[in-house]
Amino acid sequence: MAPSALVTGITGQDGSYLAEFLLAQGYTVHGLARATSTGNLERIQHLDGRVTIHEADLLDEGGLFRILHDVRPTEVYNLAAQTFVPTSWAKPVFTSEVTALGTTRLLDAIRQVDENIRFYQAGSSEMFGRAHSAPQSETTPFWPRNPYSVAKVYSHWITVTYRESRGLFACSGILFNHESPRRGKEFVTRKITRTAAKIKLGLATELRLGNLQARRDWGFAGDYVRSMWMQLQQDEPSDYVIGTGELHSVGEFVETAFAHLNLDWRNYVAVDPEFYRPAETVPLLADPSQARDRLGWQPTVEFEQLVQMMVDADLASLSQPLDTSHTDWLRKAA
Ligand code: NDP
Ligand code: GDR
Repeated sequence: MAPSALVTGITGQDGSYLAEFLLAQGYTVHGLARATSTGNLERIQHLDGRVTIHEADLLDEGGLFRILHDVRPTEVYNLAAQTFVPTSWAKPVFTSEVTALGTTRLLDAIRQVDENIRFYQAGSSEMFGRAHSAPQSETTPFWPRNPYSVAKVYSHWITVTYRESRGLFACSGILFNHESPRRGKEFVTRKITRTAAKIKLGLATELRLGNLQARRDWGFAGDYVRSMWMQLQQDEPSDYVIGTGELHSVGEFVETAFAHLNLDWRNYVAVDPEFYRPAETVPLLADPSQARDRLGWQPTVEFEQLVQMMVDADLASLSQPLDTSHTDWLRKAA
């Protein structure tokens, strides 16, 4: 029988890449999407008819149970979350409901429906927060410092708890920042590449950013979703840090993006306190050696390649009119 997967957050950046990856592996792919999910359907419109969309919300445990009961997937990937750190300050209770308790709703539904279902939880490097040391590995203590990362720490430990105390095959992959042309427009990398492309096309004149000194370990989303699948194919479940082990600053990202367009970034970039967040004193930097040694996983896209891929995609999409004609099937399916 062909393996089957249920992907929560299928309309998001990672969900769309994971759905593509699983289809290529021969999986039957089911996705969970909210009734209100209207903004992001374009990320999966090219999978027209190849994935089955079920309407549900991580806030609704009855809906999760029903879908799991009907679909009976062999694997569940929990990628859905309220994912933007500043929004987690604006909506801390909502963020906890979705990003923390949503994981418990899903795990408990799995436990009731079929304990053999394998489960992947999308953890975050934000859980390390004010880390004592760099790089961070699976044994580095967490010190979350915003409502989003506190919720992710909860989800990490509830995943470990259902594994250790309930015997589920459950993995928490601790993902460092990963980007792509499908990255949400509010995140810094996409904001940079999209605005730089707009400036190149004469559609914008300025890019307003926060902390240019902030540094991140940035990789390509396509590589990270592959690691999720690899984690669920092991003999034993475990937790894995996934990242490149390389740091770059926001300023470096800006410079690389503008240089690719033959623009001097200094003529266009302004620092705006509205977007400013203090940088970590100890940087968030991955030690992905366990993933490399046990899974054989490693990133395939270098920093400069990633920036250029995103700039090129934004330039191409801004140069052509928006086509929404393919979203009808999704709305009907949901
Ligand atoms: P996105 O923000 O692109 O996607 C989030 C997804 O969650 C969307 O499909 C969204 O649906 C869905 N969602 C939000 N709230 C709910 C809800 N209440 N019920 C059901 N679905 C909901 O995130 P990414 O793809 O970038 O990230 C995937 C996962 O990996 C997330 O859990 C994120 O926290 C984690 N992660 C990501 C990192 C990164 O760098 N990208 C790094 C570390 C962890 P809708 O279309 O309706 O909004
Ligand atoms: P992050 O991603 O908070 O790391 O969370 P984001 O791209 O928002 O910020 C990265 C760094 O860039 C700095 N920055 C700005 N950020 C934004 N959004 N806008 C700006 O104008 C700006 N200027 C500077 C930030 O201060 C920060 O240091 C992402 C999300 O995908 C989470 O869900 C995930 O868990 C973590 O990555 C790992």
